[in-house]
Amino acid sequence: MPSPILLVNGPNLNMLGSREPEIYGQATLADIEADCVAHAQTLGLALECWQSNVEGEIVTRIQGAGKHYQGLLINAGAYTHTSIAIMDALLTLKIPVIEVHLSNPARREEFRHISYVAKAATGIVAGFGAQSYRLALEAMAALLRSR
Ligand code: DHK
Repeated sequence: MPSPILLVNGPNLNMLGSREPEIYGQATLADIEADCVAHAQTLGLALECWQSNVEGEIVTRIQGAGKHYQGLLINAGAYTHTSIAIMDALLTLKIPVIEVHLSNPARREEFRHISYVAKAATGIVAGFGAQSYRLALEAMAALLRSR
C-alpha cells in the first residue's frame, strides 16, 4: 500500500466559507477536504488533511512528513509570504511539494507577491478557487507517476 499524500492548510484557512467569500469562495475547509479525499481516491491516492494556525506546529508537521507521506500539498496562507522557517522545513524534504492557493496572489497586494513556499516547491497551483486543490492533487498524481 503506497503511503498517502499530506495536505497542509495554514492560518485562517479554517475560516473558509465565512472568510472574505468574494476572494476565497463559499466552500468551507471541510467541504474542500472531503472533495480532495474523494478526488484522491479516483486518482488511486490516499490523502490526509491537516490544518493549523500556528507556524511552529506547521514546521514540526512538515519535518515529520518525509517518513510518512509520498508527497505534500501546502497552502501556508499568509505564512507563504513571511515564513523562512516553513521554507527551511520544506527544503529538508525529499518528497515532492506543491504550493496551492485559492486566489492568485500575483494579482493581489504587493506583499503577497513573494512566496517563500515557492522556493521549496516543484510547482504552484493558484487562482482557481477550491478547484486549485483538485488541480494540485492531479499535478501530484502525475508527478508521482513520472518518478
Ligand atoms: C490564502 C491566504 O490566507 C492568504 O494569506 C494568501 C491564500 C493567499 C490563498 O489564496 O489561498 O495570501
